[in-house]
Amino acid sequence: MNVFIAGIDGYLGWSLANYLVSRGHRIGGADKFLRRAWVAEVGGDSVTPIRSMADRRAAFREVHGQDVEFLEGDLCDYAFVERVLREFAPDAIVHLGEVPSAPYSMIDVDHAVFTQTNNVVSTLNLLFAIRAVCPDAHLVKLGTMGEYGTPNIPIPEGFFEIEYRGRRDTLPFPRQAGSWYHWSKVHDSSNVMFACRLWGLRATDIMQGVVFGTRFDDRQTDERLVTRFDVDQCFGTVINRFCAQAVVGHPLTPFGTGGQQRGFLPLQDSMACLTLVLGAPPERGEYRVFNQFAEVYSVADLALRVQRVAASIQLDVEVRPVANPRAEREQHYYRPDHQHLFDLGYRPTADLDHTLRVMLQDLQRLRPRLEPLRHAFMPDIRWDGTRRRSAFLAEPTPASNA
Ligand code: USQ
Repeated sequence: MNVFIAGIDGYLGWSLANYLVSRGHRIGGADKFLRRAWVAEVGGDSVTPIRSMADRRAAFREVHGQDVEFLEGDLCDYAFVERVLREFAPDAIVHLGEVPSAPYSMIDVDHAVFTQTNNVVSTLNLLFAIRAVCPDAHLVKLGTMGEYGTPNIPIPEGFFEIEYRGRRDTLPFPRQAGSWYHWSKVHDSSNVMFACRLWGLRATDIMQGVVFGTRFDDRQTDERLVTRFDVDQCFGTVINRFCAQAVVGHPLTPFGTGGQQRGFLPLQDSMACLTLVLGAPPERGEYRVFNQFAEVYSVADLALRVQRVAASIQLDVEVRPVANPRAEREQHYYRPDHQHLFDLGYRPTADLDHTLRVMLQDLQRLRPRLEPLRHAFMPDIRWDGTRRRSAFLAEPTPASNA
């Protein structure tokens, strides 16, 4: 299958390119290297020493015996998007080219506007370009479990049946996102759903939980093909941050009481799920929603789990809660469905303790790169909207030569 990955340089994008090519697919992609610039802007860096795209492509060719077709450019530029789809002729497009960070979107008005503009416009451009160039292609759009928020009832996969004033219908499940970023994904979902209805496109909207892990594949061997790994307050997700903190002897930082529950999945499972989704496209005109996660955990439980696994490899770890910078429920009901992927054959690949141990050991080897990033562990971006406007990365420096 010809798979085009929008945002191929990121944590998930680069992982997916490698995962799919070793399973027989032809891979193309586009990126503007914004993730590299955003992480640098907030004082972070990838703990794994990721290579420039030129070096990545050379290693990719050597290891996989196949090129990754790549164009540098902006998904918010419609002409660029139409051109790359025309040249690559995809059977499927996986859209991973969005700002992925809730805290980044909460910095100030500029970051909120940028996050929503970038995400909504890139998706609209892809929808119009797919319609114009490859209307039969399957759009796999990365949304987030955070679109639903934490309602006091079970969460279905996208839609639910409702009876109201004596009438019944199947309707989109209410979205109650918790950051400007998460709302950008809600807006995307509405637009993708509308395009399927309007133009007969086919799309799978993936409500993905929090991804963690250093490895995208058991077969991953070549250091030059490693994907990025962030630990700063914006781009480091909670388990990745806890493992990094454990390795350098920084107290783990559950926010508030730590009772927040989320769905989580290892990076490798995210790759396996996306592969299953690509292999079973929906009908023309169908918009379907998959909740993508392996298991639900609370933040406090995760901190204890990391502490316990760390102890098993002689790392002495303290858990020290910090005041919650976010506006989120810390004690709540959380029961999301995730049956669709299991119906397609998804089985979680490894138990959590095993993945945590592998992560901790990988990070121990990277300790010299991790030490200088300790300053990025404590959060100072609050959800109260009072922060002064900070210097904004209006013209990010492309990191193609990084
Ligand atoms: N948290 C802590 N301590 C930390 C960092 C986070 O307690 O040091 C807490 C947060 O308050 C939150 C939970 O851990 O309750 C998850 O935070 P996160 O930063 O790991 O994840 P989140 O901001 O929700 O965003 C991440 C990805 C995003 C994706 C989302 C899936 O960055 O791209 O959409 O996970 S979900 O959370 O299901 O919406």
